[in-house]
Amino acid sequence: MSTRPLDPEAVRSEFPALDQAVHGHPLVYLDNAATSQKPVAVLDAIDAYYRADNANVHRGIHELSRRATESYEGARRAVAHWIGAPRPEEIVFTRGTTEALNLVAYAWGLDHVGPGDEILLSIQDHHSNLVPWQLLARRVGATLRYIELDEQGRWVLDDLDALVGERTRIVSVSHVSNALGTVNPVVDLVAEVRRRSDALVVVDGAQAVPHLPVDVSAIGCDLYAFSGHKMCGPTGIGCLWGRTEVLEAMEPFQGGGEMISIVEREGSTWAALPHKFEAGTPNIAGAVGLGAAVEWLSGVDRSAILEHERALTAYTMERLREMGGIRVFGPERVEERSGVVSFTMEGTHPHDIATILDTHGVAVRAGHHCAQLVMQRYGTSATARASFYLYNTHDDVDRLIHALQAVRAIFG
Ligand code: 7TS
Repeated sequence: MSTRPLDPEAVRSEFPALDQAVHGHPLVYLDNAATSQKPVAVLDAIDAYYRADNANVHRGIHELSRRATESYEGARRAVAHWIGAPRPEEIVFTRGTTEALNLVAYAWGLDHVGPGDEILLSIQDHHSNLVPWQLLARRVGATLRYIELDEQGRWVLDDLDALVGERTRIVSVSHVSNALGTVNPVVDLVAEVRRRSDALVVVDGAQAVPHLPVDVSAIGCDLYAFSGHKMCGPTGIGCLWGRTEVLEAMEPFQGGGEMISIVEREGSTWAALPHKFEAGTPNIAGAVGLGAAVEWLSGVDRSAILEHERALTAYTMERLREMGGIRVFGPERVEERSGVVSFTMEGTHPHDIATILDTHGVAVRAGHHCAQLVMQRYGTSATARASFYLYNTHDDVDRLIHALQAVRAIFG
């Protein structure tokens, strides 16, 4: 498929939800790290699936079931290609990143992690990449270790020998931080971990796959998780990619229909990958929507998305600096960031910032962003966060700044 250069204004017109007024102002949607808006191509694909092809997959020997199965498996092939997975069977559809990470914690962790073993995480991680491992550690008596962050929200890796060793069974870290926007050196970390241990390396790519070119083979990790709804797809669908040997060696996560080969009174055998991990009727319409999102995104120059978001980030950081009295979190160099700008304003609570911005039609998120360890590290309970996607423009940033000036006028 040929790609077109990124033209945010043109792209914007394909997203119906962006074309509306909120509290009397044209909507400026800057909450893309939470979830992205959806293009017409995705909405139409879901609609067309339900109108014409709706059937259960892999079971019926009739035309609609054949079509539904082809669409569902076609989406798997599209996703595999999109992230550089060698084989479509290595893509397991899940509800999202959270379920993908829980799948690994239960299906791999319970069998391979024991008392005194160690799990290495980072204090930068989203709760979805902390709590499943905490539950596992508590269950099996393992110890949690953490990569710390420097002043600019970057991993501190100077003493990796102290963090990774023979006892390390799992390393699970995020590719891009949702609260700070830091793009982490995952390729380097994977190589360093491999030098010191045979730990399973898991990467949370929820904030990476939508925004930057991701090639799971080049990263060298064992498993990689992400969500469809942050990359123009619907909610309730996401993926776990895993190397064949790793997925083969894992027990199922959930039992039920679709995931078995033969069921007998005393036990069962499992279906081949990826079906072993997809118990029950899957989210077929979700997969169809995600496939359409991948196809739509494939039509846009992928590295241009990140470049565009970095340009908006640099512009936002500059305008915030001009305003004064604002603390921006994360790396100073825009080359180390994605399109996320987390900030606090002297004398104003982030929730008040977001509430007043909303009255100006500007949607941002305020809170701990499910990253309380990040907030603790920087001595704050919350930040306001503007997060960009390919349809945002410099004009959106100007509107954000204008609305922030109104916040300043109220709070002084
Ligand atoms: N990991 C990271 C890095 C995330 O940013 C998120 C969601 C998740 C995991 C969980 O993804 P889910 O689709 O399973 O919920 N992050 C955010 C956010 O920053 N604001 O709302 C959700």
